Amino acid sequence: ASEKDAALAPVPNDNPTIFDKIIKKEIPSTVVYEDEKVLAFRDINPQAPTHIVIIPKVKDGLTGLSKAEERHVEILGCLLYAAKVIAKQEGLEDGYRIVINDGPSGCQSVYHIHVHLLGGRQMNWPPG
Ligand code: DGP
Repeated sequence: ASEKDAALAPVPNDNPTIFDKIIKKEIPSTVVYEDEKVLAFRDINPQAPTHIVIIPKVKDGLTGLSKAEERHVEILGCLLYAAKVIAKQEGLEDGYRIVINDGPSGCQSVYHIHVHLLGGRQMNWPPG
């Protein structure tokens, strides 16, 4: 199925997702960065030579950006700062793109907030 099909299939909710299994190492992933609060791993369906998914280890109701509350401000900053650190680690000196998909219209398919880091090729604008 396409990313769009995958995004239109689920009803958004706060149930555990595949990312919980990745955090618990119950399913394998290629981890590229980890700290106390953040985990980052290579996307299973890469859309660029570098495509990394950056997630909070504790979801705390943050299924997507649209559910953000004041208490999430710190973790939101941690996710973006991790993106910058990982971009450098990946050698993306010429630039990169950060994406947060939200909800069905935003093509979100996994309801555990995540930041996409894409790089290693020329991006286009507008995105699809
Ligand atoms: P989004 O469409 O923004 O909800 O992005 C979810 C991303 O997660 C999508 O690009 C594919 C990736 N993904 C889904 N399941 C897995 C998995 O089991 N392993 C890895 N590495 N990535 C996954």
